[in-house]
Amino acid sequence: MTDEGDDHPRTVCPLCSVGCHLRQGPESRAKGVAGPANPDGRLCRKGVTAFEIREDEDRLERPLVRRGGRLRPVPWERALETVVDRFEGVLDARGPDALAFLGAPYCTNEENYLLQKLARTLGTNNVDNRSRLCHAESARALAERVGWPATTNGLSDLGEADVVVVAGANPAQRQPVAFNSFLRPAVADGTTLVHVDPVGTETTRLADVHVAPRPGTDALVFALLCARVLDAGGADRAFLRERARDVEAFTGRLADLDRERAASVAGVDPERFDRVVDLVAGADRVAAMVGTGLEGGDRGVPAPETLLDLLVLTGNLGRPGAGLYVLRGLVNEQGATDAGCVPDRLPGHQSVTDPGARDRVADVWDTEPPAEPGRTATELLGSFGEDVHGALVVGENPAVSKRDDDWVRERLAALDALVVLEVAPSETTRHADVVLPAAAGVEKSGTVTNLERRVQRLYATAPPPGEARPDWRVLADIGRRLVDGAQRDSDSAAGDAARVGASTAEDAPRDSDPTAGDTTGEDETGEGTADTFDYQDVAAVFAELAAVAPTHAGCSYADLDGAGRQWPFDGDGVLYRDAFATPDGLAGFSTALPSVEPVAGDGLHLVAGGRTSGFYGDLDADDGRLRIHPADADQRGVGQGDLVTVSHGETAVEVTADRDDGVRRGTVFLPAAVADPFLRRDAATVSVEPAGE
Ligand SMILES: Nc1nc2c(c(=O)[nH]1)N[C@H]1C(S)=C(S)[C@@H](COP(=O)(O)OP(=O)(O)OC[C@H]3O[C@@H](n4cnc5c(=O)[nH]c(N)nc54)[C@H](O)[C@@H]3O)O[C@H]1N2
Ligand SMILES: Nc1nc2c(c(=O)[nH]1)N[C@H]1C(S)=C(S)[C@@H](COP(=O)(O)OP(=O)(O)OC[C@H]3O[C@@H](n4cnc5c(=O)[nH]c(N)nc54)[C@H](O)[C@@H]3O)O[C@H]1N2
Ligand code: SF4
Ligand SMILES: [Mo]
Repeated sequence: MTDEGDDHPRTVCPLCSVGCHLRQGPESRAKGVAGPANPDGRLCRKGVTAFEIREDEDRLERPLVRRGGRLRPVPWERALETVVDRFEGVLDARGPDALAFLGAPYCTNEENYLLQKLARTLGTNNVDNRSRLCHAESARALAERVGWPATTNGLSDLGEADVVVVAGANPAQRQPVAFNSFLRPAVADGTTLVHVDPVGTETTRLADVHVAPRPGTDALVFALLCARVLDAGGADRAFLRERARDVEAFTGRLADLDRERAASVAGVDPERFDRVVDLVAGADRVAAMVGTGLEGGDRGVPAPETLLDLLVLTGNLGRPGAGLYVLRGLVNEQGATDAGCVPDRLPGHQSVTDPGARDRVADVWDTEPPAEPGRTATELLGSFGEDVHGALVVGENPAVSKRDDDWVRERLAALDALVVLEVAPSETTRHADVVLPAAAGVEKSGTVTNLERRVQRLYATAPPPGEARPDWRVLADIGRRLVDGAQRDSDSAAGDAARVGASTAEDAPRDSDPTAGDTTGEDETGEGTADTFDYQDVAAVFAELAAVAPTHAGCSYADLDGAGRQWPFDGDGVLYRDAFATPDGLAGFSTALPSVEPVAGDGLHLVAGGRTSGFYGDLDADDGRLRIHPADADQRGVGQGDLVTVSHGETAVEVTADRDDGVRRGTVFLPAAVADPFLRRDAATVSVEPAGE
């Protein structure tokens, strides 16, 4: 059975990081199939549209190359030759660090693995994926303090928690099936839900306690909670003795925290806060879930740091019903990073600066990755046309970003070579020199990793349209030409000629390629065989990932059939049962107290949320209304449903206002898409007045 052809009835929803199982039902509607993340077989409103991509008239079906200023269809062979010519031009003139590789949270682990392997075997660590930025601080805090930048537990553990704290996230809308399958039943069964968010949302409706701090003050909220829980005798002394380091220094700092001032700066309701202190101090098991709302903050210490402090202080790590859940967004946001699509980490989160890790990788690749960390996606974008001249963009859309649109367009236009692998035309493909048509999630095989580290298999449910191909095949094709080809040229030319011919034959399915047998690139003689991108199928790519990434050791592609498995594969889904994955096996604390300076700025604090992806048309698209507390509205003469002007300096938008006492006083909420003009200018506050005044 070929990789693209396996006609499996079931696959994994490609639309978000929950990873529900589904299959195609009548009239292109997806039908849920019971899986580990959706045990009742339910799907959300978005998930039922998973197959609609198949009917998108805009799908890219043929490779396109820009000639005479226009993108024109060409055969695959020509397109791939153009990619090689262009990238070789950049490599020869300016070296590998003049190339950038941006991927691919919508793509599989294997595709992300191949993308970073391509970058690194060409000699650069300039590889990144933007999705890791959604939860950068949470992931960093986890990696530095306990070991892995990933959710510590499994979704099914939530039922064992006495208290779940959801902060800066709205899983009821953003990860709806995880919310409804695990959190809702847990709460029905007695788990207490605390929601920390300046704005009440659908998630708040299920909550027992809603703490609505001033936006950006969460670091202080959780530091205060640590201090108060410690005062209340809620620290887990045995855990602290055996599993944490620098405990005294931490508790000493907490003793210095001015509790009253912290509470007043964070603006938390004293009674509700007391209740949370009692709940956490009295609970045996506390779990926390974090989203993008915790990423900002200006207290000098990132909020996820002090939330993690709370879990360490109370011994809530390393057992079921506890831990920190990172509520990831895109389908393979976790996996893109696990697979090494980041500038400073090799597959399995090994540092590029660790010589041992580079050696292990070199054993498999026949090439040692560079030792200097590369640049982040944001830095790379800023260097386009300066010292970065070529980019390969896979399944993301940097033209839509937190930066000013015109600025990004200019940066893209400044490249000598922009190659984009895409399923549909986008703002980014419009600037491309070469566009390569890709298979969408439901059309390909491979693995993706959900928000609880569960690696699951995608099954191709239908062939891609026209000449589109799965990204992994395209990336392997580029690697064979650009990396193996160069190595072959520098090795002996003669014996390899036949192989080059076979492996570049246009459209030859990899599985019928008679030369594509031995695939891992390992060579008994230890010399380069120049076939490091020659894979028989996607399973062979997974096998290589598992050989290179310690997180994925000991698992075969076949093992992942059915429910998949959470990495590390020798565990039971709960990380750090006996020790933390730190050099001394202990968990650390944050190293400073967050600032208790009053929140700066006049006007109403702006909170944005609910960004909807342009991809797979989002049914949750907001109608763009402003939410404002009735008291703030009264002060400004704003009635329910009135048209208002929201402004900051020169920037202004007109929207309809909803009076809503779920929003804390002094704060207003705008959907992210409407708030963008303010966010781009880093405007933390806005003025609101009736329109036309
Ligand atoms: N202004 C602003 N912008 C933001 C954010 C923000 O806060 N402010 N937040 C952001 C967040 S949370 C995220 S996660 C990012 C997401 O940013 P991106 O990852 O850039 O997401 P999209 O804009 O949805 O673009 C994804 C592209 O991948 C393509 N694609 C989908 N599946 C496949 C596939 O299998 N193969 C290939 N080759 N292509 C595929 C789609 O057609 C689409 O064009 O956006 C960020 N954008
Ligand atoms: N339907 C649908 N679902 C999606 C996506 C989609 O496009 N459509 N995208 C996915 C992606 S890529 C991502 S990254 C996730 C994002 O998922 P979430 O992180 O849950 O995103 P938001 O809905 O924006 O929720 C952020 C919450 O943080 C709150 N918040 C803002 N500022 C602060 C603050 O200072 N402190 C606190 N405590 N809270 C604050 C906001 O009020 C909001 O309720 O969603 C994923 N799910
Ligand atoms: S929750 Fe996420 S994975 Fe599940 S059906 Fe909805 S979009 Fe798909
Ligand atoms: Mo995201």
